[in-house]
Amino acid sequence: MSVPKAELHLHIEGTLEPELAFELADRNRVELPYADTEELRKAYQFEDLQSFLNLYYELMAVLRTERDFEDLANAYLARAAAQGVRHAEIFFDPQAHTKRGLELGTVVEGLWRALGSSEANHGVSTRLIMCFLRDDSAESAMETLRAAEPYLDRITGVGLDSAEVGHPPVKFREVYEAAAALGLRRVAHAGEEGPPAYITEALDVLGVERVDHGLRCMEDPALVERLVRERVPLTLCPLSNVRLRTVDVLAEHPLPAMLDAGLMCTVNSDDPAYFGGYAGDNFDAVRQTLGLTDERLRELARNSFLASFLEDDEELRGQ
Ligand code: ES4
Ligand code: ZN
Repeated sequence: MSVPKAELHLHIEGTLEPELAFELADRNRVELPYADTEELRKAYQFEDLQSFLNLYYELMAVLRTERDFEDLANAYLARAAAQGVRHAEIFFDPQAHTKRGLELGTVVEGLWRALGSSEANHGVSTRLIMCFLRDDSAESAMETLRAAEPYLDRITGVGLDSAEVGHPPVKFREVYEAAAALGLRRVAHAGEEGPPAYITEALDVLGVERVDHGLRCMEDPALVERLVRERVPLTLCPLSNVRLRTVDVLAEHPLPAMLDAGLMCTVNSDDPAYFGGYAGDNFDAVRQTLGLTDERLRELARNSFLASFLEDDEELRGQ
């Protein structure tokens, strides 16, 4: 559906479509362990978050130069614009690239070549959010934050992603304190595969303004009550939840119950190249399968701008 919307949960590396992956592999002379795009697509059968992450990190090998990151971001922005996205807050995973020997500047400058002209070229305003890999150490996250200081004019906030269970938010307390001291906005993945207690910890220990996923809050009525009272936005990703088997089938997704409970939900695409759809596809899927009313869909679109890091005057232009 192409209702104007903001996308608040989108990993730019998760927008790498098989065709672009092979094009970049050729350009950079990187061998991929798949014969062609068809064989690669067959690998998109995931058991859980980790089985997806294995492929997600493997394919990043084709991203080598500023131009690669620019092409990746431009391809995403064009697709997003075609599905009604007017504003995108884009995650990237610096450590996934620096551990392969890339400079942080290659990643940020490359992305910026696309993001800096996105309003003019695609009609999409953007923000960049740097995520720490929670299955890497807190020291590595802190080094990454320090390395990012020269680029802070281009980075709006920090996030926390990758394998959740066993890596509670508290592990990154000091990093988030340092990020806040630098004036960065804070979000974190919590309650995707991890327990409701991780959501509480992300709010209380990391001081996050939004919770990415937050799906498992539904197991804790007191937490739901708090999230409603404090109007904490949740960036849900319905197609992702199905592909990673967090919910069995889309028809059983808790989104309608979450809206009925008064939670401030948004609908997003997460890793659209892997999970079968961009933001508009996620809207279409929940409309068709969950039978949301037009009023609910308008609420989701409105929430996406309200929960964004746009200033009030910018937000109005988006609607
Ligand atoms: C991710 Cl779906 C998801 N969850 C956690 N971390 C991620 N990184 C990229 N996609
Ligand atoms: Zn995510």
